[in-house]
Amino acid sequence: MGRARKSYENPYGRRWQFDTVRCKIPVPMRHRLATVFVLAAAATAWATASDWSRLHVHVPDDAAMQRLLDSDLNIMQCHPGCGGTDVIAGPGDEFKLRMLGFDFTYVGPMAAPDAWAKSQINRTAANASIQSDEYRNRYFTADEILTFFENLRTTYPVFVTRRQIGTSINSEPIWAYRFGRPLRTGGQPENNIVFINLIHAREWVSGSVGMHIGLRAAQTLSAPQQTPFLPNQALWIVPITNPDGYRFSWTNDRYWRKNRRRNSGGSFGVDLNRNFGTGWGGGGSSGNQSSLIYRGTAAFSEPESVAIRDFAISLGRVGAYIDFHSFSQLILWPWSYTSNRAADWQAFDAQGRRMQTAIRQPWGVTYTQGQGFQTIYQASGVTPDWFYDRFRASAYTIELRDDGTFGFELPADQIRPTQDEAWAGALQLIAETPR
Ligand code: 0X9
Ligand code: ZN
Repeated sequence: MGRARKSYENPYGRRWQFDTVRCKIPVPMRHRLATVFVLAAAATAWATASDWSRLHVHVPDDAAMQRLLDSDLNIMQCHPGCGGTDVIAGPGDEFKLRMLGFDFTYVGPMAAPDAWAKSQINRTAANASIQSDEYRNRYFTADEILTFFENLRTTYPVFVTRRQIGTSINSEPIWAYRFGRPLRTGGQPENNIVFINLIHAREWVSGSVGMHIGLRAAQTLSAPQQTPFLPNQALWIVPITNPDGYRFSWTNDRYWRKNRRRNSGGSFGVDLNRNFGTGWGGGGSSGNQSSLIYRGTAAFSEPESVAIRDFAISLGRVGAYIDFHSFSQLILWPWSYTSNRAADWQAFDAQGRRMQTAIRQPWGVTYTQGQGFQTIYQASGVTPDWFYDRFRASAYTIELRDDGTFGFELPADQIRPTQDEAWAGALQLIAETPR
């Protein structure tokens, strides 16, 4: 996976050889397996919160990256060119990395995945006010986010409406909120702009950004001289695309990414951002159910992806689309599943640069922009590829802050600047979307 697509003769150097493709355990290590396994099991038994760490794993080439992605290790990011990625490692994971033949270095300690839940157990939705800045200064639970959006709807009933677009695996409603002038009967069909948030559970600042864009959209609509929206334009925000996963990231595992599908093999979760139909099943996705990028049994096998697909189709026209993720500060456009250039790649490149300039305005931070495949890595079955494929929408993934220093656990004092950047990018895109 990555930009360098040259062949690599032997990623393991001369030290280790594989005798079959089927068995990925280096031969000289196998005789030590039993001993190491006993030691690792003992270590796991004695696991405490301090057993969690961030490791930097050396990834020499595409094949090695795919092998890492096919494992059940918890990968933070993958950047081609720098030759490695960070991994959230719990008890036993260093052992797994060694078994897979990876070299790694220790970056620093990480909190145990359930530590956050224990400290937040008493949170309620009571304070999700749209009058206060609280949503800019701390992360909101699922109930708080939904209360915030309901407060928007009741405060701005003319401009904010909602629709249930589906139901998650664990039977939670998935909502889409519409921000726009009331629909005129018999008028020209709307050109819709769709933003989705929290498709990946652990990327919490994506939820903060959804709330901010929703509030700003409602405020500007009620002060028409300020609004970026043209008549016949509507913005749809899905505040929590993956509600089961997001709740789970609060209650059980801060590093949870996927939905909460119980897979046939007993593991949990499908990566919803590998489950869309365009390029489904290709490189940068995995058939291993335990993998972080498990694609599911078929394209649109998951109710959460079906909800987004069918909702978008029901709109008829979608001119622009953003899927908000974190982290890495990137503006990515199609294609991600193939290195081929999209027919509109020059328009994407020009618009991506304008969004980059807009995003830089509030805080001076430059988000890198480019085609997904080349700019970070190949990923098949991602949402913007499908929105572009289906609607020819100006479709983007925006990876929010930070640069990887804190990653998913972005400190709360960076929520506000991240929201400002996202709103600036959104305004640029809205202004360029035809009616
Ligand atoms: O891998 C993903 O799904 C996204 N990154 S994240 O770290 N938030 O998981 C990026 C998908 C966008 N496209 C490409 N990777 N090409
Ligand atoms: Zn993501």
